[in-house]
Amino acid sequence: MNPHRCGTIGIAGRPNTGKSSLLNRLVGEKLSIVSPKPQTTRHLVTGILTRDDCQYVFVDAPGQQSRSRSALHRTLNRRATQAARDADVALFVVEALRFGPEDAAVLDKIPHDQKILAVVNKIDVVKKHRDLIPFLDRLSKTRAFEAIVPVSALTGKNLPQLLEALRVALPEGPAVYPAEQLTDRDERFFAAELLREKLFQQMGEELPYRCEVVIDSFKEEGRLRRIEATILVERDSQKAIVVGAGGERLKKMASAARKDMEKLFGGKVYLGTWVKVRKSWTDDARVLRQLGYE
Ligand SMILES: Nc1nc2c(ncn2[C@@H]2O[C@H](COP(=O)(O)OP(=O)(O)OP(=O)(O)O)[C@@H](O)[C@H]2O)c(=O)[nH]1
Ligand SMILES: [Mg+2]
Repeated sequence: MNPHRCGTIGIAGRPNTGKSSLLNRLVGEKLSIVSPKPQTTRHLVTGILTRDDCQYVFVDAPGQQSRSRSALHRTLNRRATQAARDADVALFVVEALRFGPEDAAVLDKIPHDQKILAVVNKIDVVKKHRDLIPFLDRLSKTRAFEAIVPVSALTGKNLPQLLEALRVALPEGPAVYPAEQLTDRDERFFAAELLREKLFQQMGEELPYRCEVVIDSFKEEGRLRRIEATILVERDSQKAIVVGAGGERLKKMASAARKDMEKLFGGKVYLGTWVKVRKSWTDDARVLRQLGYE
């Protein structure tokens, strides 16, 4: 019989490579928020997968980027490779056929003595699979990866192979979390994240980066969860856009977030939402500290 293994897997990569999608697909639950916009993820999110012979503790992280220079983005960049450096194994995620300077910059931040696997994601969009071979060959020359696994987080292709490659790279040892535990984050955290996801999915290009969600209260009344949330923005004009004409846009985002919460929590949710202006919060060290960005 295989020895039991257990360990942490820190995910890293440039923004938008599909790190959060991959974590969700591997764990089988939507724990980490996803959008087509870069740097959607802001917090380290743990997702736990327990199998008979292995417990995988995945940690998702923000994508590292070089464009924005706000205090918030500096913090996110610090977080970007933290999980990969601290974990038993780093999981470096790149997009199929796309390895550029931003990808190389992430790799540079992961020490050479760290055990590291590469995932080539989004192979479902590769038209000619033979194009992958020279790409994989070039990638293999950038670092001594334990393995390089081409996958699709969207279709689930090759994920069993990825789990097997990860299993053999993890240390032997007993499980550290109960088998039914999926994450180390609480419902309050997911409530804020799911609403923030709707801002990323439904608002224009720049605005989501000026928004943050704070949960003011989270109460369980019998089987109902009563949640009050505030969306922080930086200017009055942004508030008007988030709320929309007659409050329609905010209503639509809140309703989508509430449905996702009900699915994740397995029960009815009442969600009250407010929008408040907090001038330049993305560059205010004091506000960022209050919001949990050290
Ligand atoms: N076609 C395809 N799209 C994918 C796949 N995985 C993720 N995506 C899409 O890629 C976009 C980014 O996905 P995320 O999971 O948010 O990427 P991320 O790396 O976590 O991004 P940040 O948190 O911003 O760093 C979304 O639009 C996903 O739907 C895949 O395997 N195939
Ligand atoms: Mg993400």
